[in-house]
Amino acid sequence: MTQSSSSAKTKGAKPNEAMHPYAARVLEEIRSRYHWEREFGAAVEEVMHSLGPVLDDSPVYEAERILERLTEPERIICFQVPWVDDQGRVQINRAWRVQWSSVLGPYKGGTRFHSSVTLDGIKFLAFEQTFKNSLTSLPLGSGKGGSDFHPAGRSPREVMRFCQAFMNELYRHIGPNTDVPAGDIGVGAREIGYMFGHYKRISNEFTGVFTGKSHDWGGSLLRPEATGFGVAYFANEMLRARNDSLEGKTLSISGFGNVAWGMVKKSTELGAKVVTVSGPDGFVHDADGIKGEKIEYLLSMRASGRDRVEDYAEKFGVPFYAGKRPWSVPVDMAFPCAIQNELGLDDAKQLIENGCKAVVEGANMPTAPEAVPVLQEAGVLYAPGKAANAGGVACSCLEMSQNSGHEYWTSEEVDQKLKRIMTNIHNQVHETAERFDTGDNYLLGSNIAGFLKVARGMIDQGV
Ligand code: NDP
Ligand code: 2IT
Repeated sequence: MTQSSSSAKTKGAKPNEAMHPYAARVLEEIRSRYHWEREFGAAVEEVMHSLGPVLDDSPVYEAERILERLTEPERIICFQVPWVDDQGRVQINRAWRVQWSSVLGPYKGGTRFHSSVTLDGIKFLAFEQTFKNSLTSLPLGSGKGGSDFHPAGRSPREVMRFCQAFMNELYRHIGPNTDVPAGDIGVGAREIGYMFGHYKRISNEFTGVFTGKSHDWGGSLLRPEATGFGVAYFANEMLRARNDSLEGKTLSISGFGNVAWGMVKKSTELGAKVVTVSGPDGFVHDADGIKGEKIEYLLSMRASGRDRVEDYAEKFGVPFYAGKRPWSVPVDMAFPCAIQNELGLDDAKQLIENGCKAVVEGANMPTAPEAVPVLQEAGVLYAPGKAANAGGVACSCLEMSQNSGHEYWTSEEVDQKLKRIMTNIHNQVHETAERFDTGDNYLLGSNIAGFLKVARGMIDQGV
C-alpha cells in the first residue's frame, strides 16, 4: 500500500483527534450492543482511534466490513466448573474460552484464573491478542480464556481438582491445530501441568495442546522468562533507535509475578536498576536495586500464594508503602507488569512531573485509556503491551514448533530467536508509526501493523 494524500493528511494526528467515520460507526455499534462491557469497549476504542490512515487509504476494508468482523469473536465457549474443596463442599466457578480469530493460525492465547475474571475481561484480552499475535509475524490466531476461580489461598489439591474440572469441558474445544491455551495471571507451570495431564487422560493423546509446559515433558526452555525478557529486549530496541540503551537507567515496575520477575532479571543483566515491585497490598521501594538473590526471592514470594509484597520489605529491610502504587517514585522508565488499568491519569501526570521518559507495558492494557494521550502529548514514549509483551506468546509458538518437530532447542537457540522476534516487532511498529504518524507513536504503529496482516488474511480467505 502506498501512502496517499489522505493518509498524509492524517499523519501527525493527535491521539484523541476525531476518529475515521467508519471506525466511529463500528465503535458506536459495539458500545451500544455490549454497553456493560467496559474493558472490551475501551480496547476496541483504542484500536479504532489508530486505524484512520489505513481506512482512508483502502476503502476495501469498509466494503468487506472488516471492522465489524474483527470486533466479534469467531466463537465464545461459556461453561460452569463444579468441583469439590478440601472440606468436601461443592464449589462452582464460571469459565470462558473466547476464540477470537483463526485467520493467521490456530487460536492462541493465555488462561487467567483470578476472582476479577469476567467475559468482558476475557473478550478484551482476546481482542488485544489478535493484534499482538499478528505482530509476531508467526502463524498464530488469537484467543483467551479463564475463570473467576482465585488460586491464592487454595491448597495444591484444590487447584488440581479445579484444573481437572475445568478441562472436563474445555478439552473438547482445543487441540494442537485448533486452539492452544497457555498461562496468564494465576496460571503457571503447575496449573498447566494439571490441565495438560487431564487433557491427555481424556483424549488419550500426548500432543502440544498447551504451551508453558514443564521442560521435562514438552515445554520450551525460557518460556517462563520469555515475556519479561521480551519486554526488556523491546525497551532496549526503543532506546537503541534513539542512540541510547537500558544501561544505567533506573526503572520502576509493578507486580511481582511471572512477567515482573523476567523483566527484572533481563533488565538488570542489561545494566538497568529496578527499584520497585508491587502487589495488591502496596509497593516496595528498594533504592539499591533488585538484584542477585532478591530476584529469585520474587519467585518464592509468588509461589507462596500469599498475595503480598510486604514480605520482601521485611526480608531485605526496605520501605513498604501500603495500599500505594509505585508510580510516585522518580525513575527514567516505568514498566507496569501486573494487571489492566493499574496506571491512571494521576499516575501518568506524576511520572511526567518526575521526568520519566518512557512507559513500557509488560501487562495487557495496564495504562488507563485516558492516561495514554497525556503521556504521548508530554513526549513520554509509550509502548503498548500488544507489542512490548509479545515475547511470551512468541516463545509459545517456538514451543509449538519444538513439539511438532519432536525436538528440544537449547536456551541459547530460543533466546536468539526471541531477541530476533522482539527486534522485528519493534522495527515493524516503529517503521509503521513513521509511515503514518510520528515515529514515536508506538500505539498507532502497533495497531496498524497488527491490523493489516489480519485484515488482508480475512479478505484472502473470503466471507
Ligand atoms: P502472575 O499471576 O504471575 O502475576 C500477576 C501479578 O499481578 C501478581 O504479582 C499479582 O499479585 C498482581 N496483581 C493481580 N491483581 C492485582 C491487582 N488488582 N493490583 C495489583 N497487583 C495485582 O501473572 P503474569 O505475570 O503472568 O501476568 C501479569 C500481566 O502480564 C497480565 O496483564 C498478563 O495478562 C500479562 N501477560 C502475561 C504473559 C505471560 O506469558 N504470563 C504474556 C503477556 C502478558 P497477586 O496474585 O498476589 O494478586
Ligand atoms: O497475554 C499473553 O500474551 C499471554 N498470556 C501469553 C499467551 C500465550 O499463548 O503464550
